[in-house]
Amino acid sequence: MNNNTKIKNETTSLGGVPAVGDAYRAWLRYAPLLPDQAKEYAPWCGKIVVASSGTAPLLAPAVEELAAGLGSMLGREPRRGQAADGEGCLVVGTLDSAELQGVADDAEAKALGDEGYVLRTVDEPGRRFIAIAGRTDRGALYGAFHFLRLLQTGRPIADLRIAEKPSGKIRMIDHWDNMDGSIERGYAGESVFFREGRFLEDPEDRKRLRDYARLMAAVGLNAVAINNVNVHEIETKLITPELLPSVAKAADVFREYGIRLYLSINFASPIEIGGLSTADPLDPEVKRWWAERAADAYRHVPDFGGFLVKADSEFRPGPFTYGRDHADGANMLAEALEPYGGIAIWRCFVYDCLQDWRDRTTDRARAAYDHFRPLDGKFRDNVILQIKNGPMDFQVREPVSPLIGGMRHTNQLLELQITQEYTGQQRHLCYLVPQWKEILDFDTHALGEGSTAAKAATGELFGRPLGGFAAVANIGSDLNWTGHLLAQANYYGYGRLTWSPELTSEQITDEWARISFGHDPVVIGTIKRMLLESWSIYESYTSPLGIGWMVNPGHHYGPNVDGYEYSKWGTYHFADSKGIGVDRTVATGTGFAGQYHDVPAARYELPESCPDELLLFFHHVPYRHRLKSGKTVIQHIYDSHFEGTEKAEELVKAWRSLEGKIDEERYESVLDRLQLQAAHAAEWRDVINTYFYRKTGIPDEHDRKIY
Ligand code: GCV
Repeated sequence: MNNNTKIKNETTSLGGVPAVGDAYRAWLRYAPLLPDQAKEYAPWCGKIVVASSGTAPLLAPAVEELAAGLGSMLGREPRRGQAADGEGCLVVGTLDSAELQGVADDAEAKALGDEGYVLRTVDEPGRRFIAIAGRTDRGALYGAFHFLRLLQTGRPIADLRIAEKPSGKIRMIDHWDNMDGSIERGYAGESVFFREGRFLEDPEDRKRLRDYARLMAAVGLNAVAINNVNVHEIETKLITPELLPSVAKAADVFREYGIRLYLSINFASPIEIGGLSTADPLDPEVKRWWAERAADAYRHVPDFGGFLVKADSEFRPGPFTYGRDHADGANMLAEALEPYGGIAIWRCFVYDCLQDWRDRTTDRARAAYDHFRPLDGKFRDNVILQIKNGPMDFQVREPVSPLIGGMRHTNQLLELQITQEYTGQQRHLCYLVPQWKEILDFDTHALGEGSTAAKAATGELFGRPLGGFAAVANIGSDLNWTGHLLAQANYYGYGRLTWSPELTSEQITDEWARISFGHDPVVIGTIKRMLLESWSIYESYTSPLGIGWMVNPGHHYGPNVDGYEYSKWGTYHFADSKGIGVDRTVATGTGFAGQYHDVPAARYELPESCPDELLLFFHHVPYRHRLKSGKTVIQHIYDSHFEGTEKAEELVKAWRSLEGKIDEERYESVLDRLQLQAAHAAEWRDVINTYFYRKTGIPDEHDRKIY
């Protein structure tokens, strides 16, 4: 089976015409509430009063969303009123307005920052309303979405005392979209931004983009890079006056929802479109050229976010050509953006992609840390280093990158991948929130116990001015946005985690399931279980014990144990007849384990303390090595592949049990993919088990069918 496996075309794009079904509305579907619930909420939701003391552009979408959401859930659109008159209403606005005086005291208001909000039920004689209020209109917009979520998830509102603010300043989505309409690693149709070398600018396309911005803002996201980090020829021109007017129109749509637009740039632009003979970051002409590009960008897009850069990585140009380092490159761009408050986001996905597989001394896992750790402290304050969650590349299981928490004096963004490049490409159900939770909760021990990766990323750990999260989008022009309907939960969950990394997987899953499917306990319970188990199921029938890869080269779908074993990409498992795994210890291996702070370094260094699920990432062990689970490595491989495949079949059964309880369109589309997944899991099982049986000659203790 390969990348071209056919899936029924129920989610095919209709050339930009948005369909307004539940699948399209996603977490803004605002399903009608049950009468009892509606009765509880209605007394507060008959009227909306807008309250602000100055210009507050983000209150308009907040009110529009509340009106539409409440109208749909309660069956009646709220009136717009001038003032709260003691009858029960919603007051949406900023805390400095007359209507919202006293709703939060000064200290509370200050603590909200620029994006936080309070949701407060005021129920006093003559004053009866629910305040949805921020210090800023942006805060109020996020508050409005939170309030709607309370209703969608059936929470009480009669006594609200909620105050929230986001944990990370930057909560970003990276699109790997190309202007021809294709999406690198996209599994849900074509780009929602581009087609055939141009921006999609028809009214229907705009409507879809606006709906996309609503979906983003609803989960608290505030930044978007619209083009692929691999910047090809046409996209290089996005920073020129030829294309900036279109960039500006896209930025207008996102601005309406408080989202800043960024562009990925080509480091060699001064040569490719600037007519210069060099792109040397220290060359005065090159600096001037970039300063002019930044000025152009801000002329067209006054709140432009900045540049996102993949340099000296996978054949992309960068400062190495000129004998300069990443700090030279990033600082040069940051200097150009600085006068306008822009940011240079520089990716750390830098490694030797022309490695000789015979060379056992080079370890790709070490590369990001080796390149960037020595530069800590050399970056300007408006540079952020964007670091992939793992040292390799978005595998189903990797340790957390030691660079996260490894740099004290540098702003960081933790980069995750929502699009399921190595996790089933949205044909398989693989809900990634549990994986991300493990990453965010990972204790780097940078400043002793409790130094989580989440705190390192947000900047809280080292008191950095900037920080947050970025993730590669999984959406496209498919009518349900994500191809696999249940993959919507990944996007939703990412957004929620960027706002509150401390939320549990259970909480997020419960929210998403209720918002998407209502409150039938059987439906919700089943869907939650399916989602929460799916990462572990996917892991169990694919590559074992943290070793990763074992996929077909290029498109990365489907099993191929030696697909990358003799290639230049540095992604090896070193399986022979005796053992498997990569020795990354300090004592006898590549030394990667030593890049961590003391506690995790010690844990990973020894096979006895290394967690089973990462054993083969850190150690080369014989097949009869006994895991903490009590099984040998080889028996674990057999067992997990048999069990994982059975569990993939159980996912189909679980979903089938919901027939008739879910609308047919969504039911059928998910069923199709789950069936495909089960068949494909069996393919993985047989390829992996057969490979290791033939390599080792060790039979399965349970004598099951291996080929
Ligand atoms: C955008 C992996 C992917 C590439 C991607 C790259 C990156 O190698 O396979 O498609 O390129 O990561 O993150 O830059």
